[in-house]
Amino acid sequence: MQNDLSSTLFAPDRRTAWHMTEPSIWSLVHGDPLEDPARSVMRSLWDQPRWIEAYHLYDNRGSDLFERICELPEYYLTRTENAILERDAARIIASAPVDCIVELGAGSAKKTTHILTEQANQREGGIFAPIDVSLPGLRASRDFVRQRLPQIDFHGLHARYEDGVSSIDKNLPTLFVFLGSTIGNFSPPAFVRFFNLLSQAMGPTDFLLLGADRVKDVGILERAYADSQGLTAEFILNVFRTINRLTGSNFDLEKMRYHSWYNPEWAQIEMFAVSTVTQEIRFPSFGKSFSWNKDLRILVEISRKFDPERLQEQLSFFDLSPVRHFTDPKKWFSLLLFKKAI
Ligand code: AVJ
Repeated sequence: MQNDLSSTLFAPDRRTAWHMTEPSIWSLVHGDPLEDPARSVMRSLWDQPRWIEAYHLYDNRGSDLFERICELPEYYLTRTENAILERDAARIIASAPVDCIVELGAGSAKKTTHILTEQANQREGGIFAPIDVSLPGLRASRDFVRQRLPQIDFHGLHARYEDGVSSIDKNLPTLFVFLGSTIGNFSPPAFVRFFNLLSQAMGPTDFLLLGADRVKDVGILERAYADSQGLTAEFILNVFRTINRLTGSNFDLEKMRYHSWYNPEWAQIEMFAVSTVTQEIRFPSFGKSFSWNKDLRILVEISRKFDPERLQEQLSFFDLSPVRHFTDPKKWFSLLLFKKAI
């Protein structure tokens, strides 16, 4: 049965922490994989400035909106990364001799198709284990792989990255794939914590493929996050529907507006909700409230932009050594391949 394969995917001491909740999809035996989302919201909303963890953006509606953002002419990231993957997947796989591909935050794993197809061609299969907090995304990915790449053994991990990554067997040669410049959502301290954990979870035969959006002309960057159709605004403000659902709060999307700008010192797009009136925000299930004053901002998301050489140097301090660098003709986006340096 599947158990034989999963015992090679999971580290021996982590195997019993997981159980299969539906065909080919695993969850942690203990604890909600989202670790009480309502409390996560409250913790960051009581911070200064008030902010929100990025994963709350991806409820069903948010995931749909993000898929539509990826189709926008202004939003070059997905298209550019996809073109690099399409062109270079064979070289990426040839440079990373592995038996397993673990994708972080895969969603429906559409972009990974090129990588998986090459893995199937060059190595006749192996394991594909996407880690995602979205169950619909994992199911879509599973059904796609079963249909189109039956040589590949699919194991979806319904979990946060941290929990998934640290359960993979270090002796199994693995390519960790983290695409879409999702790394750009991490604050500097979260970035350091994440790479510490990832590097420690990696064994000496492991690789990392990292997609990173690059610093470029400010106008191009700002337009990608302030599209003319207002889809990005909808996506960002939609998080307050999720928060209302999670906490019983009374955020009113009619009493806020979206604002974004590129902060050059921090090399990041900052996406805010701005209150258009002074209003009382109540959280009945916590017995708490705060006054959200007119023109005050809540930081909903950041999207950091990178200099690829600088990023390679930074990751060398996490024992990740650069193997190859793939980019597009305009040098707007980079795919960086690293190897764990013991
Ligand atoms: C999925 C984090 C890569 O930062 O570009 C797109 C999310 N937010 N438009 C990004 C996003 C607004 C996106 N990432």
